[in-house]
Amino acid sequence: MEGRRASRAERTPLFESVGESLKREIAGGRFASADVLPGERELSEMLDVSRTTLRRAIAGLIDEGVLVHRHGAGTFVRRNPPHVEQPLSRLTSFTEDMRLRGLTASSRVIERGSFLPTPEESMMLDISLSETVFRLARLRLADGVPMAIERATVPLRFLGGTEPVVESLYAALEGSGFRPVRALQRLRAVVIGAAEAALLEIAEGSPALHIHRVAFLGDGRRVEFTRSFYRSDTYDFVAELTLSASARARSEGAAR
Ligand code: 16G
Repeated sequence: MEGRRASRAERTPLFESVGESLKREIAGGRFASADVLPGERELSEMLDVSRTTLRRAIAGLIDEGVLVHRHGAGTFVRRNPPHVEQPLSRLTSFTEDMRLRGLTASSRVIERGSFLPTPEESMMLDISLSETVFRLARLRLADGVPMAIERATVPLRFLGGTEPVVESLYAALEGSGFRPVRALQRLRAVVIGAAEAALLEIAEGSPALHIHRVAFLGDGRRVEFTRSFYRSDTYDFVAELTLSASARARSEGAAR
């Protein structure tokens, strides 16, 4: 039976029509309650196909972004991400940004701990190579949907010298009296690599935004250096542009 089905799948792309039926089931809300797909055995019986065909169909839907595989947890129906408009002129934290939009922020920690800085970190934070920094790499989620990967580095002294247990990095910095008041940010369009794509649950090669942020205290000291990858399908970064004072005076003069 398995062999006969596999050879039929070679002649005609059976796995594609299985993929289409799965998509119809998903669109009809069949797996909506848990979002997680049933096991291979149950699904192959339900669709009356071999497990080999089912696996190819599922792999195709993962490539298309309809399904997402989470290691050790199973295969899930990909939920539509919330769409966020982010002004480029306000220095807010991810937690605050999401709360303002009625979304719940959460994080999955990728790496955290105290280290000696890399040459890049020491240069960007303007500190010596022997000063301890706290490094926190997180997957940031809004209502459970991955939005961004952020790798933040902060000199440990600005966190009171001890590694904080943080939900919000800016809240921790505020607590120790070192919340940044100004930041410089550079945005660049990139094509996302395999490791980041898997975390963000988007297809490898999708466009994303790579953001470098250096944040400063009121006295000019550098408190944070963060490199992030933001999904470009969920974020619109919006900037307000104003005319310089001299150009405004010229144009007002010409109008008189
Ligand atoms: C924002 C910042 C990031 C900062 C984080 C703190 C950008 C591109 N990045 O996501 O630099 O570390 O907020 O958020 O805006 P938290 O206080 O929720 O940890």
